Amino acid sequence: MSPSSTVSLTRHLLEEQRAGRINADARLLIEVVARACKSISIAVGKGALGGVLGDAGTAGEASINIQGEAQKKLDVLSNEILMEANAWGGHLAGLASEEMDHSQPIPDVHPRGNYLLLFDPLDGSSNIDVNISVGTIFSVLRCPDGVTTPADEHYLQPGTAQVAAGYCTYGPSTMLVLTIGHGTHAFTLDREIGSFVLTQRGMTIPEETKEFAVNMSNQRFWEAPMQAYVGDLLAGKEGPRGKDFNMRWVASMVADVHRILTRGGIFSYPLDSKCAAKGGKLRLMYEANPMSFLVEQAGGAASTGRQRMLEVQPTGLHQRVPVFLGSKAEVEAAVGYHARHDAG
Ligand code: P6P
Repeated sequence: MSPSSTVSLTRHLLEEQRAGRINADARLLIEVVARACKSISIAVGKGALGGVLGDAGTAGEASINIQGEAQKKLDVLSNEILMEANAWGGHLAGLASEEMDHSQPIPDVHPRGNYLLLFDPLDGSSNIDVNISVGTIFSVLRCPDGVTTPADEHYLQPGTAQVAAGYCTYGPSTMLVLTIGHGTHAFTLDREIGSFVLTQRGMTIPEETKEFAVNMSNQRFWEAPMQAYVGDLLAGKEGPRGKDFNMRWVASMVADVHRILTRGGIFSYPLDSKCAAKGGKLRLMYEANPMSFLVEQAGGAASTGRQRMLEVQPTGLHQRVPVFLGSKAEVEAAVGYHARHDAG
C-alpha cells in the first residue's frame, strides 16, 4: 500500500471532525485508547517472553475480580495501561472497567472532560496462555450535564447513547475496529511505523448466513426457544431451515465478533440455567453494548433474544445480558423462536 493512499487513524478521525461527526475531545479520547491498545498489543505479543502470562495474585492465592473470575497478569496490566493513558488528557470525566468494582472519576489533579469511558481491558484473557486471539473492548458515553464527579449511576445509559465504540483484536495482526455512529471501519496496526492504518472502510455484515457461534456444551442448560432454534440449525437442509450450517466458537468474543463483522454469522451467548440468576454471562455495558453498536453500524442486528440490545435500560454497571448478534436475518430468526415461545 503506497504511503499516499494510506489513511491513518489520526487522518480518518481528523476528517470525521472536519465533517462535524466528532469533536476534538472525542477524537483525542479515541486516539488515546488506540495508543493504549498498541501498548497492550506489545505486551500480549511477547507471550511467555514477557513474563506476564498466567494468573495474577501471589503464589497460591489467585486475584479474583468483581466478576468472580481469576485475573490474569495481562488483565491487570491492560487495565493499568488504559487507566494511566486516559488520566491526564482532560477528555474524560470518569472511567469504568470490567476489572474494577466501581467506576472512578478522573483524579482531580487532572482536568476533567465530558466523556465517560467503559472498557473490558482484555476480553477472553483465559485464551492468552494458549495463544488464542484476545482483545480490548471499549464504549464511550457522554457525562450527564452538570455532573462533575460521575458515579456508577451516571454510566447507566442505554446503548443508543453511545458516542463511540470499538475493539482492538490482538491476533495474527492487531486490528482496531471502530464506530462513531457513521459506519464501522477497521484499522490494521502497521508495526513498522507504529500507526493504525485504515484497511476496511464501511464493514458490512451479510444479511444471511450459514455460520453460528455458540458454546454447545451449555445446550442442556438452555431455555426451550434456544434449544428449538439450535436444534433446527443442526437439522440442516433436511430440517425447517432448509440449509446446512457450520459452527465456530473461539470463546473470545472479540475474535468471534470480528469474524462475523468480516464474513457474517450469528454469535449467541443465551440465557442458561447456570447464568440465568445473573441475567446472562456477558456484560451489557462494556461487552454487549459496544459490540452491538459496531454490528448495527455494519448492517447487522443485536438482541437479548427479546429486546433490541441498544435499547436495554441498564440497572447495574456490571449487569449481564443474553446476547444474539450478527447477520440481521439470522438474529431475527432467533428472536422469532423466542417470540413464538413466549406467546405460548
Ligand atoms: P465460555 C471470555 O471469557 C468471554 O467473556 C467472552 O469473550 C466469550 O465469548 C465467552 O466469555 C466465552 O464463554 O463459557 O464459552 O468460556
